[in-house]
Amino acid sequence: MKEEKILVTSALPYVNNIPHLGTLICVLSADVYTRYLRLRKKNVVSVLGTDEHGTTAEVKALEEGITPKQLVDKYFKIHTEIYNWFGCDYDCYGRTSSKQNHEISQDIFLKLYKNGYIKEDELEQVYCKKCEKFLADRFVGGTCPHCKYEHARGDQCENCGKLLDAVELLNPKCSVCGLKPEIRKSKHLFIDLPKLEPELRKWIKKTEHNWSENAKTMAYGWLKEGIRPRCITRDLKWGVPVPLKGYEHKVFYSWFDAPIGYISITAEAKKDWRDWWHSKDVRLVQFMGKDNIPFHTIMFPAFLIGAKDNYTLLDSISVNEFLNYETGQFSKSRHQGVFGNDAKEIGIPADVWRYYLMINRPEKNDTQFLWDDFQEKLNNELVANIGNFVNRTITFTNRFFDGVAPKLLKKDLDLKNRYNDVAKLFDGIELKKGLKEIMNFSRTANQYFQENEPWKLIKEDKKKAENVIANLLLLTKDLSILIEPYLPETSREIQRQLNVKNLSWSDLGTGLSAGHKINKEKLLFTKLEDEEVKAFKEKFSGKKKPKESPFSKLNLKVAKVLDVKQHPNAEKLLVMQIDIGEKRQLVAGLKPYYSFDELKGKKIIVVSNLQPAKLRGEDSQGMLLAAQEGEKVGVLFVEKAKPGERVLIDGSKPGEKEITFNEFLEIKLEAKNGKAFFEGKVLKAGSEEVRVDKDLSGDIR
Ligand code: B3M
Ligand code: ZN
Repeated sequence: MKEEKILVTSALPYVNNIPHLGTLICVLSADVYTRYLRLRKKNVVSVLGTDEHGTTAEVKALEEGITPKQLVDKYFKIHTEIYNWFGCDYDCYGRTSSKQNHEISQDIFLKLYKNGYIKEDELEQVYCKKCEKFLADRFVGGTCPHCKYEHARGDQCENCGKLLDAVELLNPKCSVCGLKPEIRKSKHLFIDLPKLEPELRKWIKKTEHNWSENAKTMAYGWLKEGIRPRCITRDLKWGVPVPLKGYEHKVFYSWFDAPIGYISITAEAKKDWRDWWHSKDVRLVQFMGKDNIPFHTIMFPAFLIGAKDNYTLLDSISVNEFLNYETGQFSKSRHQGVFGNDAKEIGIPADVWRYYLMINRPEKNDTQFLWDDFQEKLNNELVANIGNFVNRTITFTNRFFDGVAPKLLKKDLDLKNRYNDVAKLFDGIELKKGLKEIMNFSRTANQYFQENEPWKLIKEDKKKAENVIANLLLLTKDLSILIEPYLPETSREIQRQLNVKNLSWSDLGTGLSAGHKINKEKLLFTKLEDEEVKAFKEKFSGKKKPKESPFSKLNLKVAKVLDVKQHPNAEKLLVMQIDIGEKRQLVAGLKPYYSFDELKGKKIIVVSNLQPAKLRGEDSQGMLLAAQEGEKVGVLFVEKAKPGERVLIDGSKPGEKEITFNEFLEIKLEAKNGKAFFEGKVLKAGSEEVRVDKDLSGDIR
């Protein structure tokens, strides 16, 4: 029989944020499973990497004022450090933005195209003439067609919660420039799932017995709803370019190239990658969160089946549900929950986190991370069960036998079935139950110690005491092997104390040889005290730091207009010299609304910490504020306050950092009857209220 090859993948996390404990569930699960297979000396390759394309990366880059490439580089580094710290040991680790992934994605696409599985169709999309681009749904604002909420976003209305398509919005506005966008038709490419359906169904029928319940339900749900062609192209710049005439300015939908990332990441790491990805003898085992199921059971297999290149297809799937934090959700912006970098910084070892996340693995339902529960599991299970057992055994051997293992005359416990039980659970990827079974094993070992009372035996029956110690050392050694997939560092430490190394599954059940010298004991785990738990709860509660008002990002100042000139290259723009406590130049689109004389000498309000820009060739160091009401535009101004004076609302502080134009747009200032407000608070320079010229009401920009 040919030796079985097993390919294990973890879903590739998005790199536009710092991963939290929930993200780690999937990454750790695949690591635990792979480590088990290695212990069994199986021929296994594991794959992890980062998913780097898609709208979210573009949006986040814009928010952070950097390019998508800079953004993914930044977060790739953070992710990598975190996975390493948690002891993840993947054979192949890479990124979907790699050259290799571009090539393989394009290759698979061209094969699908050649085989007739790609269709063209027209889509209606929102296009901004001024920005000269199609707008991703979330870059369009407007009125929700369902509940009429006025500040809905093109992807979703946060008032009624309905998912939207940007073309449905009433009064749509480009959220970059504020202009009304238009609907344009644009050609896109679709994967012809209906044409692939017969083969897909056949394959699913053959494979589904290896899938978790939730995976089956969801896959069949998709098939039942009617399988339709799915769009695989996007009007973005960041992504894998579509290698087809007429589509040069489009990239693939990130769910097209992301799963192909598994293949290209393997290809980058291993010369023989084709033996893994074009083979009938490979068992592909994929770990993922529940929201990823349709992409791995329908879409990705469809790409590979349609490419007709003997690609290795999914065999077993292991799906995790979600982990919540205390009674809410993980939220970076609210400082709520423990994130990968926090875990690293607060001094609790990686194995403790691994233990908690695996014993609490959300398999059939969502589970919660609870600090009280975390403390209890650390203190009562890791410290009191495993830690205590190993420590007693090693201490006893050192104290009464000078650290020399006595001869094992007779095995007192029948352990064979215990190993088999654990193995069965691992083989069925029941990782939570597997860990519980190992904890039971450790409990049995503790009981054995307790019942045999070696501290008495040593005085009464030396021979018997020797055999008990030999049994205890065997149990300790076995425990270090069984626990390795979950707690690799602890396993290594136990083996260091036992003075053995790199044991594998086949070493289970054999005692240390008589005369073997072990090392000194050292505690494996430390308890978590109540005060620490209290402090951590507080630290990660999200309560401490009340959300800073977005207004305090702004640094607004009074500026006196010294001079106004026509912009040399743009009819509607003016170039102004201002005194804002220092001299600066501004470009503003005021030409249709003001004469030069009306502006000269006026004391206007300027965003002084806006990223400088060049507008049609002229430097603009800041932006003046003005309100718009219908066709009328009026600048914000003061009369008494001096140039350079700050403009604030009650209780706010001026922003210190430079902000991007997009960040500015998120801060909604409003004019009402000639006064300027942020969330109902009036803008003031010192004690003087800011006024809006022409007494307008409307949005301030
Ligand atoms: N990045 C979604 C997620 O992290 C996505 C998985 C891709 S797997 C190819 O949940
Ligand atoms: Zn626009």
